[in-house]
Amino acid sequence: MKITQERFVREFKKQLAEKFALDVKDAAPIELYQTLVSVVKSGYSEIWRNTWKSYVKNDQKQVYYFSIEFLPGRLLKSNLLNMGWYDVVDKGLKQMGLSLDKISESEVDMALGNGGLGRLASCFMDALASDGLPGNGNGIRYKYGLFKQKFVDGYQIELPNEWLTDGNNWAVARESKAVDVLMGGQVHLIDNGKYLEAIYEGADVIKAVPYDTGIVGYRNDHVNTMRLWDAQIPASEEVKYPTIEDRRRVEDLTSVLYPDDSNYEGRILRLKQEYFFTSAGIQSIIRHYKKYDRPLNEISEHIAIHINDTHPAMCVAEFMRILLDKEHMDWDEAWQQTVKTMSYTNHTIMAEALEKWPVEMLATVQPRILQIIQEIDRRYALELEGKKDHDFIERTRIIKDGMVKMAHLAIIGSHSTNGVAKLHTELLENDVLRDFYELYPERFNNKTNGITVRRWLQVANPELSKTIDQAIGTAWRFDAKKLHELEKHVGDKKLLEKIGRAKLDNKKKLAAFIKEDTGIEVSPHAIFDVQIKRLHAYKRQLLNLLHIVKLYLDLKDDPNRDVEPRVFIFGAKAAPSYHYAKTIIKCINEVANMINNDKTINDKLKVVFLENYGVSLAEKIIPAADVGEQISTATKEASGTSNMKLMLNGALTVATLDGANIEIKDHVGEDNIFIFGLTKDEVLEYEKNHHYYAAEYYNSNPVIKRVLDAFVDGTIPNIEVEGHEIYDSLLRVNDEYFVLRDFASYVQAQEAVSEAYKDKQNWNKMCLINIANAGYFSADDTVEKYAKEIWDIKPNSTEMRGKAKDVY
Ligand code: GPU
Repeated sequence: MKITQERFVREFKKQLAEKFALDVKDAAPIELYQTLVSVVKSGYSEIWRNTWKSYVKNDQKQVYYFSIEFLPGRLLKSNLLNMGWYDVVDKGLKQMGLSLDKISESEVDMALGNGGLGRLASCFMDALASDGLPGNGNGIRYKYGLFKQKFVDGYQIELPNEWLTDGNNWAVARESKAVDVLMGGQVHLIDNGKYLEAIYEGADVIKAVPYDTGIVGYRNDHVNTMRLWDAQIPASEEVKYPTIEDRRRVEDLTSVLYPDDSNYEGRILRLKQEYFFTSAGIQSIIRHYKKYDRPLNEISEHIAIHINDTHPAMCVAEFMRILLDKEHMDWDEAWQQTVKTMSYTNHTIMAEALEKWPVEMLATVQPRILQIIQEIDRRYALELEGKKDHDFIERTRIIKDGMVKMAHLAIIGSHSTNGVAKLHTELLENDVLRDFYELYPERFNNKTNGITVRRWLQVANPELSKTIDQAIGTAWRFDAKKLHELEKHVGDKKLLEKIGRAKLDNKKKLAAFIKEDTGIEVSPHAIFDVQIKRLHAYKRQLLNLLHIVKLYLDLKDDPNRDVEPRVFIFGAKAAPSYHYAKTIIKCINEVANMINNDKTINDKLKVVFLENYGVSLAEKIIPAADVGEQISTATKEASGTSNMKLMLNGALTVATLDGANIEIKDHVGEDNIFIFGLTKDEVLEYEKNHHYYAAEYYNSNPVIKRVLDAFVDGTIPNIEVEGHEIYDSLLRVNDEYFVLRDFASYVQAQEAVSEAYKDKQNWNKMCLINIANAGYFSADDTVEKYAKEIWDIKPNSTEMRGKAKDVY
């Protein structure tokens, strides 16, 4: 639909009257929001339909991205931007006396993910559509999103996130596309003379109903689908569930998102969720494929299925189940199609995150799937017999000691395994998955993560976006690599000043938000130093905190010390069962209280821990950041993606040589990033030879001693228990993540930051170089590589990036 301001205003008023029987002046924010969503949806619904039709018409190969998490955040502004409607709607709303910013605040974040993994899936959805690629999401429509975080006395409290109370206005429920998922019971195989027939007894039948959300491509008349499944009771089964509790047992399947990030919890409901969305997705894909009478032994030429981490690894077995049991294909042919169809991304090397399910649990969830996995495992071992030694086979097989290793299933059952940053892939190949790399070298590849520059710069930071337009034109909005042209302007003092001014404006906005949200007053002229990510020991928020305590103690010694004022800003949720992470939250909050209320340090230091970190809060913080903290212990952070978002917004990074930080350093150069800490080789060496003694650092470094003592001697109030826990974790349990080992080097890097900030012009120059190089981390390019090198899919849109008409 072509849009003009008048047409939009007319349409908006009409729909508001139809939907709510209201005039603009009488409507509440939520009513205005819902009306706007309707108008926007009617603006892309025809394109949505046409996109799907063109896939079918051209018999185009499609990818289905299976992910147990999607973290889209708010969709309103991003859809407006991608449709090319943003400015017209903004002006039209103003004409009616309304504000897009305010209306947008009524949208509840779609928070169906924990952190990086889920957000990556959503950046990829946006990129697939914007690349004009045939790509669909497949996941779970949780009734409750990631918990809402509150602080009470400095402790994290979790509240339910009922994001569906006002209905989700973007999704369309498609009852007619529902499928039945079988769970539990028993299965018998009977030879009926023609094939082995799987007879299910006593299984629960669960109706999976898809909710489809349109994913609008950037100005290319292309709308893809993210399909999320809801669990319901089929009409035919209602009598089996007479009580409310019985019904709840089924409906609870899709109630809650497990709040664990990079940590595996072996609960049966989680395994059921995994099978539920995997089975529903695979069934609907194959059903659709069959509609057009194409031969099933060619399915891998038409369909690619991506397994995002191991949660959907049962895709391998479910695909086999349908081909074998429903389509009566023989094993070898089915297996060949399965391996060619599937591909897998690994997101961590940390042992606690690698899924292993007890065989008995799988037997209760889906006995047929267990049988198929056992058969895959048996054939795998058989095939390697005589080729590899016994130990190799035992190490790599899928089922070992009564446990099913999901990563092994995903690797053996797919044609591609990728890591998410160069270092991470290298560690997979040479360390964690060394055996598999030896066995299938051709299956391994790297795809460094990426982010959507549209949400993280165009939508989140209009001030900087305009400044960039003025310097290099608007082509970067279509192809983020063109941001690199900014580098030609490093000598342009006016531009550097403008970049500084855009940052200051954003900092003022964030300062106002901080004041409103927490009551804390911060100066926009201080350095805004940001660490935003899940709370995890390996991400080392604690290292940041120790440094803050050091700065505070220095100021107590000498309040007139000449220091660059800093505001340390945290955003982080801890998994509710992750005790240590919650201890760190409490300590950060108490240190914040102590520092923010101490008048003697002349406001040179402030600490702000914002509640309920998520996508929308990130959009407020990131544009205002001067410094981004990426300080995980080397080898532990697979990639990181907030590092990319922060650099894109002109924050300078303090970083270890971990994950994608290394690639950031390679692009911006050593002079434009603050690197510190142990390298991968040093960490691996320590871990191998066990010769790290944290206490030595405490005993020999008086600064460390003083800082740690502050946690147990009452200097920091209200952490009698927590302070000791931190102290013990570093000194008694020997500091698993080398916090003390890296402390001195971190302090040095932070001193370099303060020193650099004194020269504003040079600082802004460094910012510019970071912005200019962030285009290398555009998800559009990452996804293009997946499309070419893994999925073998092609764009269908002729109006591609860089070709749409420039209207800015
Ligand atoms: N990641 Br495994 C998660 O967010 N959750 C997980 O359960 C696992 C990994 C993250 C990695 O920690 C992060 O380094 C990476 O950038 C992100 O996945 C996307 O690949």
